Amino acid sequence: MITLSEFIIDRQADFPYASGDLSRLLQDIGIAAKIVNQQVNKAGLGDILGAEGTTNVQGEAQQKLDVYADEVFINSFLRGGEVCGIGSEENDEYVAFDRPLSKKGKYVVLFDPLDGSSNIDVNVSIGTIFSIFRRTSSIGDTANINDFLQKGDEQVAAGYVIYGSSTMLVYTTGHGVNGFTLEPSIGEFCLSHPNMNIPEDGKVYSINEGHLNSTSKGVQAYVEYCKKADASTNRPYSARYIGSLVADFHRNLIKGGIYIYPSTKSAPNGKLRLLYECSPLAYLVEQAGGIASDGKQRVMDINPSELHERVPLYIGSKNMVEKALAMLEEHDAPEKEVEKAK
Ligand code: AHM
Ligand code: MG
Repeated sequence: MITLSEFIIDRQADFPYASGDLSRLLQDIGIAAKIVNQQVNKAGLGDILGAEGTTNVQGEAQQKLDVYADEVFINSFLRGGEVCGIGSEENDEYVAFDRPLSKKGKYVVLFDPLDGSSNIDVNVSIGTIFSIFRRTSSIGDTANINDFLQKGDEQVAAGYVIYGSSTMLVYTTGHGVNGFTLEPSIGEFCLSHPNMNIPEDGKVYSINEGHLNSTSKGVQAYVEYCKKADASTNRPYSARYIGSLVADFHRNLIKGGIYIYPSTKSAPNGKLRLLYECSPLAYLVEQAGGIASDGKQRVMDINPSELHERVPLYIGSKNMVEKALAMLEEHDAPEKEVEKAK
């Protein structure tokens, strides 16, 4: 059995000049995940469950566990000293750490402490998503906004923790994707899914079809395509939508599938955040052989202009995402031309 810590130390050899800071940071994430997991596991029991009565920058109700997870990860990054600042879905602004040790930290972390948190009360899988960048400011300075507004291609590591029927941590440092399952009796994440690859084709499409009428013709056409029987392409596909991005992504990563959060009339950029959700999952899916696009370009190519920026997301199995993008091109492009001509 290989534990997460052993694996991380082993893999440090992939980076010949590594000082060990990234390894320590990844281990800090593993420890924070175990602490959050303990609370998630007993979410139905204590008064930790329920709304905090506050809202985050997006105006969404925060759950107590969101706030708790946010604090656990921030404290772990603060203590570790490898990180000079963080951006979190639950904080309006980025946080630049002012401890002298932290100012010397080489990395920034962007994270969604508890994604899918509206599912906590009903015992559905939720997750933590993280994205790690090397800072662009000088070591020793206070972190600034440019450290955080980096495109996905600049990530040095990304991953997620899924608090599901078992708890797993899945991450990449650009050398493939590996998954670790928490073995509760010893309290260690153990390598259970080495070198994960997403099947090129799948049988599952994941989209909130309740919004379909307010999506583009291309999205509507693709969903129709998914439902149409055709034995040669394994259709109709099955619809699976948990409403917890990490859980939907994790299933599709293992079994093959496509997850779509498109632009809608009321949310032209979709719902998901580029820096906390789309970019890290794009890094993972590409490392596993899949594709992530906002419908027009590779998610990893998008230069963020603000911390809480949202983008549409088409992510998953290579052939499925390519087909969806081709249908967007076919059905939506003429409309754009008409718009331009007006
Ligand atoms: P959150 O970060 O506030 O939890 O929102 C993100 C979640 C994703 O996990 C999920 O895929 C999506 O929102 C579901 O949204 P919707 O209810 O609009 O389908
Ligand atoms: Mg989220």
